[in-house]
Amino acid sequence: MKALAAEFVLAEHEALVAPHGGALRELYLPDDEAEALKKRSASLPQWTLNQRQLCDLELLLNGGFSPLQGFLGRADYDRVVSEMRLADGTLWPMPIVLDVDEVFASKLQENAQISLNDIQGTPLAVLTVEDVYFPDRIAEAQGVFGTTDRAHPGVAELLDRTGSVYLGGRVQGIQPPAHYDFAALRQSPRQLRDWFHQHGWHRIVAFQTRNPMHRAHRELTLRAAERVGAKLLIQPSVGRTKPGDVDHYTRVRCYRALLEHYPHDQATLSLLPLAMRMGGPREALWHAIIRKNYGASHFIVGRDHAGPGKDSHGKPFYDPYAAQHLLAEHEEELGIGIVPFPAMVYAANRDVYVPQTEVQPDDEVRDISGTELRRRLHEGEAIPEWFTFPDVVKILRDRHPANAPQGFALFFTGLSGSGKSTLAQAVLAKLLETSSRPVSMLDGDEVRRHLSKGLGFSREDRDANITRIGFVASEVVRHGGIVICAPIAPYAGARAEARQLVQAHGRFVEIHVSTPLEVCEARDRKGLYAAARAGKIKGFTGIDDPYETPVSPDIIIDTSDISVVDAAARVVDWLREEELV
Ligand code: PPS
Repeated sequence: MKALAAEFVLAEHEALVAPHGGALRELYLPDDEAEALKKRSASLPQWTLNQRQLCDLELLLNGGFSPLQGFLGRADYDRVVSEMRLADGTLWPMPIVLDVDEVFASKLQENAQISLNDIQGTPLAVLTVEDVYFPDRIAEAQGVFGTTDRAHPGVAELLDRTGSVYLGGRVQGIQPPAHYDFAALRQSPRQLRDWFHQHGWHRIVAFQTRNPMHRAHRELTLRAAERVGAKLLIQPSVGRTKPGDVDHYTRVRCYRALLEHYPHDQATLSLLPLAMRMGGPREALWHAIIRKNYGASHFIVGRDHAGPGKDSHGKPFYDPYAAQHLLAEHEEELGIGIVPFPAMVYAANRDVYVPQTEVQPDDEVRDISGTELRRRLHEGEAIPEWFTFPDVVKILRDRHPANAPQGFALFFTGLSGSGKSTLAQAVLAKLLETSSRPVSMLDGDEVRRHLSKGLGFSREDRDANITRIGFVASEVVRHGGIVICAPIAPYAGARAEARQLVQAHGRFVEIHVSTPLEVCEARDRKGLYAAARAGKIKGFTGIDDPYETPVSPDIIIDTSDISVVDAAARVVDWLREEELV
């Protein structure tokens, strides 16, 4: 199998064999048919793809997800979740589904076609809906990620930010999603295979990453390539990675700089528009299949591949070598050579990088973790040359200037009358008293007068309101600012969405103002509870509309047994402890 994989790259396109014996499946229609479908798509139900769906669609359309020909229907989905296989037995570890809300799904006729659009409304593809089903998302989390712990970013997304209905069916491509950044580095599988062919590259080992690369990565990739006598394809995921990662613009500038430090004609760089799920071993298997589709003959699997970090008890979700074991088990069937590699560490006494497993007893081992690197950048401390290259450090320092304040959002949530706004005002005053950093306020009532004018209190409107707050908050945080939000935000899903938006750029601090309903109702400053009890206001939170209590907020404050001044001091003290102010 391994020898064959190398030959595929040399063959003509039509003869190119993707994994599992199938051809590379590109789902784009010929130009004239695509043009006709584009015209027709305007009259179909319109679905705006979120970022994950957009990434998935791009890889479906360009063949990166061969042999898939669309979003999974129920039979494929069930078997993928339980056995990592499509209904026909083909190895495929990750459910690729189109999740939508119930309102949208309920409007679809049998065998409906829907237009899949980007955020600008550009139609990219048409889905013929062959299956509409309600997944058991708890079972999916357990099956795919081995856990239902929301500390796992893939689980949090699945349980809190994934539509409750899945649509399965074939997809016909109209045009690829537009990318204006690093366009010259974004090859499709076909383009990459062509490039390998033109350059006489027959054996290619692919390297996946979601982090900036340093000397250790260079050593690891060069050794891996040497071990299997292959050229190197550095193919970082740039679609969506783990929340809090270095943004891909910065990373790609780092990769380009690093590439200059490889021997001539040994390595190339190409970007993968993949929305990672951080699914550890299963994800590694998926990565290998994708790289095979892109024309690689080998794939490097390092320590803790696609690891999501630690669970809510502080334990790693997966054994760091579980991915290597799983891939080794399936190597033959995958049809791509697996190159397992331990972490590389620096032996200072010998001034060399060595695999962790080859460290000698008298070696003086040095390593700098991602957290330590961020600390050094933040505090303007030296970053040694043994660790990385000066041009890479410069890019990272330009992006993360020393001592630049970190943006954060204080997100107060609680019942009407719980004291959110009063507390938010008091915290605002305390912050302004002690620091010259600007602070923005997004209070519930205030937001509804401006940003969310016209929205009501249906679930849909409340969710839209919180998403708007999350969006504005994320922009403030992105620019290193402080923002205080104080809506009721009764639904966990919308809060999770706001968290996700903000966490892409900084900290999201959730403060549950947990004042009990009886106290809020007794206060009834605006007379709204009385009106709600009298049936004059419908769908009032706490009376005839739910408030979903936050599961693990950063701070809980019940204003029925603490003064506003003390409560504000608690929040500010917490921020100091976390070194946010
Ligand atoms: S939400 O659910 O987060 O979008 O609500 P929010 O934007 O914070 O708006 C809450 C304020 O609107 C008033 N109001 C209602 N609240 C809850 N339920 C219903 N049906 C309702 N209708 C009007 C109420 O004054 C809330 O203000 P606060 O400051 O929370 O008391």
